Amino acid sequence: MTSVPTPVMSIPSASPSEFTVDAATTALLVIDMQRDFLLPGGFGESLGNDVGLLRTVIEPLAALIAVAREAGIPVIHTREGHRPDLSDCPPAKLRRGTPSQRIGDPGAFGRILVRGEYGHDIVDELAPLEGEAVIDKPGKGAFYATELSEVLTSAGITTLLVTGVTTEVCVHTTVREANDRGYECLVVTDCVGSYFPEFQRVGLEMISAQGGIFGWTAASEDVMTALAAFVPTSTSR
Ligand code: TIU
Repeated sequence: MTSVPTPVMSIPSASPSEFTVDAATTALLVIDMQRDFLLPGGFGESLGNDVGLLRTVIEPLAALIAVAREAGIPVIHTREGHRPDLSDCPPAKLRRGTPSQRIGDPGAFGRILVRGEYGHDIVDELAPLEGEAVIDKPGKGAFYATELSEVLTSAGITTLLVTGVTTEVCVHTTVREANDRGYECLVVTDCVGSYFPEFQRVGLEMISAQGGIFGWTAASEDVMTALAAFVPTSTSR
C-alpha cells in the first residue's frame, strides 16, 4: 500500500527565518538553464565569462528537480530568447554587447538566444519532461510578456522555489516580479549561479536581508529534505 505523504513541511535553516512549503501550492521554477549561457564555447563564454561558475549549478539542480518530480511538485522551466525575426527584442536590448556577438547573430550553437536554435534550448542534464511547462520569455523576468502568471494561477501555485541562472540578472528580476505579484519565493543558494562570485554572494544576501525583503534563501540539501516528506513511499504489510 502507499502511505499518505505529509502535506506541509518547513525548512528551519532558511534565511532569514523558517520557510513553510505546502506541496499543494508550491512549484519549482528553473530559470534559463540554456546552452547559450552554460556550454563552453557558447554565448556566455564569448562575452568573457567563466561558464564553469554556472556549470556548478547543474548537478545539485538535477538532484533537486528529481526530488521535486517524485514529490509531485510541478517543475516549470524558462528560456530567455527571441523570435527568429527578433520582433520581440527591443532595440535597446539588441544594441547591447559586442557587434557580431549580439542577439540573433550566428554563434557556436546557432543564432544567439533565438528560439528553435540548439543554443537556446535547455542543457541535456536538465531537459524538461513531457508535460512540464516551458516558458519562453523575451526579458530578464519570467513574468514580463509571458503566460507564467496564468500557468501558476491555474495550478493554484502561491510559493516558488527558484533556481537557475544568473543569480543577479534573470533570477533576481523574476523573484522581484514574483514578490510584487504576491508569491512567496525561496531561492535555492547552490542551484542558482552567477559568472561573478561577488554578485552570487551579494545577490543572495540582498534577497533575504531586511527580514526577507523579497524572499528567503536555503541550500538544496535542506530543501530536498523537506520535499522528500512529500514523496509517497510504498510499504508492504
Ligand atoms: N538568464 C539570464 O540571467 N540572462 C542573462 O543575460 N544573464 C547574464 O548574466 N548575462
